[in-house]
Amino acid sequence: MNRTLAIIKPDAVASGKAGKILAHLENAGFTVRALRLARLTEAQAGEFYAVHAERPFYGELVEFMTSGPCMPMILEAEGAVPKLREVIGATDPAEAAEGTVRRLYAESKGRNAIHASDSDENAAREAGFFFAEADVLAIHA
Ligand code: RTP
Ligand code: MG
Repeated sequence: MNRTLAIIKPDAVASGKAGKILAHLENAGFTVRALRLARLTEAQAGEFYAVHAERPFYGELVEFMTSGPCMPMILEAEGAVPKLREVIGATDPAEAAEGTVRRLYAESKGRNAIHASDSDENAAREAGFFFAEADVLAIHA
């Protein structure tokens, strides 16, 4: 089993879509291992998306991610990282495949409902950003 980090972004939490998105992720086969509500500071959002610091949309992205509560979570599934990227769809909802989370729930390329880690290495880094090891539910058979 593998883990990835998702964030239901402030646009989706504010418009009351968090529950529907969570149900979509569970229906797609993910198990929730950790979940919380967070309100990111400018410093936290800037650090989380530091890889984009030189991009023209960085200021707007940090402003958006700090605009209200978001919902970070650790999701588990076989091949969790590529599987979640497929389930959420392309960055721009207009280009996202039919039935993906972004196609269904995102407002725009910037305000696009959900984040998903893009590698196992980043999934581990991003999980550590929001959760302590003790907060992650581990079920041992
Ligand atoms: P994410 O990291 O949030 O999962 O999104 P992603 O991999 O699909 O896209 P990425 O290129 O990493 O961009 C991060 C987030 O920045 C915002 N963005 N806005 N206005 C724009 O042209 C633009 N491009 C990117 C989006 O919120 C995107 O998810
Ligand atoms: Mg990304």
